Amino acid sequence: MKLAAAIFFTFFVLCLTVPARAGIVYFNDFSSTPGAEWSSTSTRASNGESYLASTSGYGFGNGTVTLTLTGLTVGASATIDFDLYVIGSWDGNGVPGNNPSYPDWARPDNWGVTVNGITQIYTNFVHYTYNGQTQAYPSMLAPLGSGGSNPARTGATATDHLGYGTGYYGDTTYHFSIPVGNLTSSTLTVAFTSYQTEGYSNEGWGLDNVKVTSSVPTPIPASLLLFAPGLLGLATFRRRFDKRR
Ligand SMILES: [Ca+2]
Ligand SMILES: [Ca+2]
Repeated sequence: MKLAAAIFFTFFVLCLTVPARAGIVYFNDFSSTPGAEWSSTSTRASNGESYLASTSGYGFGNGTVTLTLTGLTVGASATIDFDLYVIGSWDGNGVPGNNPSYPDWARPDNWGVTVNGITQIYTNFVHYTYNGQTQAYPSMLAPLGSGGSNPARTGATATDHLGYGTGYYGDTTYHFSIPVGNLTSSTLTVAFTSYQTEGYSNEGWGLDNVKVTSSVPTPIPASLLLFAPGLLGLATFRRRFDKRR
């Protein structure tokens, strides 16, 4: 019985010490219409790529699109990945000087993400540089005018992927991976908001390849459970063998 006890103790400790495994709890490439987890389920296709966006103009305009996931494991850590498509005549930090009397088109076009109400991204992007406009990104958290002055498309993972043209218009893909720490709620609410100053007929945006991963604690991994009958059999055999001696 001592051997059996030792084997089960070892098995128990193994179960406790195997690290939590990361798993994909949500993924969407918008190759089909998404479900009610999205506040807007409008998709469109450009240049063979399907993505979440308004079907008008250059996609979504000023406003918020929300992803809500429920049933997540409280205490698990989560990470959100997605591609942002910036399309059309975005003005980044706006025309240098940020004079509030500037017309709409000359003022900053900011864009941000909150997760369960906490700001994770607040930045801007530029395509239209005719008046010296720059962009805050790759600064992730850029209070107005303090996010740095970077050239157009800095940090892009793809350029003109969607076929909207080039230069002052065109499109840029930015990939984000946001670790949001340990979940304090089983509901995850991700709000994507554009604060752009012109309509979607001038500048717009879309989302693609949205993925949420979570480290869900798994106290008894399936792979170890498979070994359990074998360990029990080994213990039984050893006990019989010992008795015969
Ligand atoms: Ca897609
Ligand atoms: Ca603008």
